[in-house]
Amino acid sequence: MSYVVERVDLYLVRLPLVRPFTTSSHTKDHLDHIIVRLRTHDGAEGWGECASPSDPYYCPETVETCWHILRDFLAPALLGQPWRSPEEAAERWRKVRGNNFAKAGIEMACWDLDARARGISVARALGGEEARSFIESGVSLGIEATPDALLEQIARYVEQGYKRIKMKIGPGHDVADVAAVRERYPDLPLMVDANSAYTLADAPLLRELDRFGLMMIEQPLGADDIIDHAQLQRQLRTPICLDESIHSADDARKALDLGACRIINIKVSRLGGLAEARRTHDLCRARGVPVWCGGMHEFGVGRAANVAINSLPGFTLPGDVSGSDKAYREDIVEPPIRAHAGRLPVPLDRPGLGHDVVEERLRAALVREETITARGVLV
Ligand code: OSB
Ligand code: MG
Repeated sequence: MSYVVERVDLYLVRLPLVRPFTTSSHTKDHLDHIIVRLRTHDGAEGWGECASPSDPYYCPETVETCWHILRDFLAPALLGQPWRSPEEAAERWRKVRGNNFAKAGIEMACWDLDARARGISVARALGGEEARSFIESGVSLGIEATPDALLEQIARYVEQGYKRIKMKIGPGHDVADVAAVRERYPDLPLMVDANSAYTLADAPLLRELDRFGLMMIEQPLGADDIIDHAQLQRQLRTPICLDESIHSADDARKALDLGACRIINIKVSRLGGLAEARRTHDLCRARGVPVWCGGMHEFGVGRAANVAINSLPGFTLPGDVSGSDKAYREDIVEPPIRAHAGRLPVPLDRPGLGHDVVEERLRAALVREETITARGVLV
């Protein structure tokens, strides 16, 4: 099948978080994500989500840089040109460097459009017969003011049956906080995420974490580093998992070759889309390297894409793809994305992403919108 996109709608949508989320760098209480809608001349439609943070503290992109890149480069590159697969669509913006969050938003919409038109799910389009019917789910918990507040959050999600807990750490909220959690939960599958808060000089402190039997420590050092991580990994028993440092399957190959990590966090938006996420998965699977699916507190569209990629067989560890009620009171899709005893069902038999945008909810949460056509920008 061949598609010609004739209209790209960008919607800036704001949802409040059910609980403020603090990482080693900052706190947020709501998120603004860009929902991307593609339409072809013959009525085919596809939806994507650009899950960029509004501030440049996790990566250099922001909502506004994504809006700019989508409106001025990615949408114009796609509009009016026929494509037959999401990979071919992505060829149109190959010369755009970086800006992976922006690319992921529009690429995801191409996967949704193509899968809907073929009457299959994105999970099947990605994984064929190997796509699994459920994923194992964990939660990512922010830094809390006190260990008791963190323990209360952990209790809530352990009770719900989530399969592992990830806690954010940073200077002043590390060894003692982990010790408090381990004391209460000696056998809980537990990991920590530092979001680049440390340097090699902190190796002795990070080595103290070895005694807690953590599944892994995520991104302890620089967001742009794989050299120091290799040095650190040699000094730690706990496996290092890289998040911020990995922007492509090729980055993953180099990090693994250097010994900078033993586990990779596959995040669709950081990798610039589902195709690169799958390539990274395939590389790791071929090497026997475990991967799990990370997230950016996605709304329902991006979360459904996470569920789809997470259905691939190489995702052997529970990831951060939790039910959307963990982050939002009401999401913008139906059916809602919900966990049952720590598992999320994969909508293998529903076309496209399998969770459809409810337009009234999108409108109710809308901050602004813009339409781009082959003839230019309509406001
Ligand atoms: O480092 O994985 C991260 C959220 C925003 C920015 C970075 C990260 C995160 C999360 C949340 O950990 C994962 C989720 O629940 O989507
Ligand atoms: Mg992380």
